[in-house]
Amino acid sequence: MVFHRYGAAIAFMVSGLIWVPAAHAQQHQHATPPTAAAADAPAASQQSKPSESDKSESSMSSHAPVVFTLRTGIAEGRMVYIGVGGDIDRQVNPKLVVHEGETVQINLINGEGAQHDAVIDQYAARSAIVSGKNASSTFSFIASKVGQFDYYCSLPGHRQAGMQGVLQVVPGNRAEMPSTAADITRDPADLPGPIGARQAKTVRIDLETVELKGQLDDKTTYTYWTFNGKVPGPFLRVRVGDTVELHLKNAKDSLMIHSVDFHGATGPGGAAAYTQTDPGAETVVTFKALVPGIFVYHCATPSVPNHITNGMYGLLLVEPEGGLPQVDREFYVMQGEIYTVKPFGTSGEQEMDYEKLISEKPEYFLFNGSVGALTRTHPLYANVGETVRIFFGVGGPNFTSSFHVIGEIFDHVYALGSVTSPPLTGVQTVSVPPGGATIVDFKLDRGGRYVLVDHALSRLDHGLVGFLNVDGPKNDAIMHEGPPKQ
Ligand SMILES: [Cu+2]
Repeated sequence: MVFHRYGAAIAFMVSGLIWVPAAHAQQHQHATPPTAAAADAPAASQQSKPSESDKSESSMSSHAPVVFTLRTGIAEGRMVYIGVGGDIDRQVNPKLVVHEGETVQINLINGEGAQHDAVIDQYAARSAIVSGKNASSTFSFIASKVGQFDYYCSLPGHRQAGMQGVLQVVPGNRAEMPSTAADITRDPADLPGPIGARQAKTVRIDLETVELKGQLDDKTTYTYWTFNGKVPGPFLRVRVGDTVELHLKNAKDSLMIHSVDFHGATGPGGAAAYTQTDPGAETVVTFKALVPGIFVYHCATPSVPNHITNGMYGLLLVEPEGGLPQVDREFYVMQGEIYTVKPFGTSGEQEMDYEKLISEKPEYFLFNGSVGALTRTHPLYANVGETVRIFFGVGGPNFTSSFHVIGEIFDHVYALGSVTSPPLTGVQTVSVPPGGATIVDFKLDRGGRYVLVDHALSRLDHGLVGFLNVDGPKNDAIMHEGPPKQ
């Protein structure tokens, strides 16, 4: 079964913000229209755990959508649907298993060029007719009835010719899968506070490279290579003129040599020349922070993209003299890609696909290391009236991010991570290349949920999304549903 839980959740949510699929609109049982539910999902309080806040969220997120993709085709001389991706990949007329109350999204792709559709009578749910090869249609509904229901093609003769499968709706909630591996996600609120006004000095930094099995999605694990066990590595903070004494320790049980290249350092390999470190060994390098800015650091041991994709990247902030302008909250977010042999959404332990890596065909796009890192595990929280700052970097190794926060406008953008140039003002989307970073500041004027994305939005369905939940009044003067109020 495909279980694109988080990518789908937000794809659905974003689609709710922009347009409402017809089938969904018919099926939606809630008093508020999906558009309002999505935009005004109540923000959870600062203290509540994500699991509690999930319950208080609107139906849009509590019904975490389940996505299935079916391609029409011919198998053993019959017309059939063939599963695409996840656990139904390549299965003929796959059984689609969902839980009662879940939102189900079915994507239909025309695989051979004859006319087809997909229909589930009991839910009055149907796709459009897809005619040309590769034409597609998407529909969604809420699985409110328990039981087994046929999905089939309603074009004359097609059901009899083989285009029929089963949707099984099982009672009760989907059990939370116990975590079978470490949580490698970096909490975006996990960063040291400002340095501000102090004299330059020598700062010792200890990094440890650790290879460990981590949770990539709720039923999926992956062997990460990390700095200090999390992705991204720790947020490092010094001031211009500081001397950095860097100790790099490679854990005893590592299989690989690791190293570190600081984009904020000047010298051979950004220190990588002096830090190639064997398992169980430690290297030391000293460098001077000559230029203020926000800088990526990453492992630089061949094959470098392999080490980066596995999670070996982080940010170093070199504060200018006196520090950056103060804000109420700071966050730390980095984007990366993972290249697995099996498609996005497959459960179980996943292996890295070197062919996909060198041909730049990722399965996963991620904020802070895993699917759901910034939606379920560590959503960002803030209050109306506060100013927030996001230090945003791209580890990559390959894809530029078009970083955007849905529903907000950046008041300040330190373009390309430069803090020695004046920041840009009033920016919607900022382009951040691999091995690059930026700083964005904005004031929160209205409560609700804001959504962190790469505006190359197809990546939503590959795991790339985060939430910023803002507590406080939904100021109607800024936006409200309906015509102007008197
Ligand atoms: Cu490495």
